[in-house]
Amino acid sequence: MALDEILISRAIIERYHQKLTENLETDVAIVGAGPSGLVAGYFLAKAGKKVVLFERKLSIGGGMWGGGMLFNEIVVQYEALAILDEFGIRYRQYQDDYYTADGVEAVASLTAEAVRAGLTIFNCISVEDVMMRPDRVEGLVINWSPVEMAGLHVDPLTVRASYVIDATGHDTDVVQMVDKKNPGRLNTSTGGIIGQKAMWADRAESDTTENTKEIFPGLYVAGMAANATAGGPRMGPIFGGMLLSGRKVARELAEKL
Ligand code: 48F
Repeated sequence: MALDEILISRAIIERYHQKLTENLETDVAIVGAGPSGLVAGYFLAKAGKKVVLFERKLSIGGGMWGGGMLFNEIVVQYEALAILDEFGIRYRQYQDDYYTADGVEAVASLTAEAVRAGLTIFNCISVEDVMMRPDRVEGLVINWSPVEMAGLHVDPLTVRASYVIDATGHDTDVVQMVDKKNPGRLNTSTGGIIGQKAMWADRAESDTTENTKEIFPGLYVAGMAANATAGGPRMGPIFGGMLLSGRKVARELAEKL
């Protein structure tokens, strides 16, 4: 059979169109495909929820590929090993409670398992705003990342979600959008974004899980974004907190939905 270029194009356009249309209304919309977003997506999908994830970059995985300073090994502490097991990610004990895993294997496994569990991922799409009705986040405003990068004047599209999760890492992008339009109304000690503190790995790891919560009606925050919002410290290339945060937000939402 001779391969036809137009049929190849038609297959891609029709299948993508179908995938996007099917995800315009969803239970949970996650922003950011770092470790916390991927883990949240996996557990929500596994719980039978409809869940979609938008990632600004072409590549999935956020800050996990690069390990520490591009040494692509990550450290995971004992408490989070069950999550590595859940995804089939191999690890080795380094010393006491410190374990290491290959950053590439970790991202690839989180992604593959999450997608197989039912998470739909759209890469190269940036979330540029939220939908509000009027006091609750009810969805996302999305656009192609290249449109954003080129500064083109192109209107976005929208996705309706029962809940949104900000898993955008240090940027804490979605919380910033909500904060700007609703000053003083975030679920933090000041009502606003407190900002990330200097590095303190031990404290940061426990804070990450604690700061994972509903930060505004309809909007949850997870992973590094949770610490950046609530004033927790940064932790560097130890990833247990990110994994535990993703599982926590998924469990809370799965119960609510
Ligand atoms: O930063 P990131 O990996 O988030 P995380 O899950 O994990 C943090 C760790 O990687 C690391 C750390 C040690 O544990 O401190 O930093 O909290 O991934 C965040 C993802 O969100 C995407 C961004 O490209 C990245 O892949 N992102 C950010 N803003 C947007 C976005 C946006 N507006 N729309 C779509 N994606």
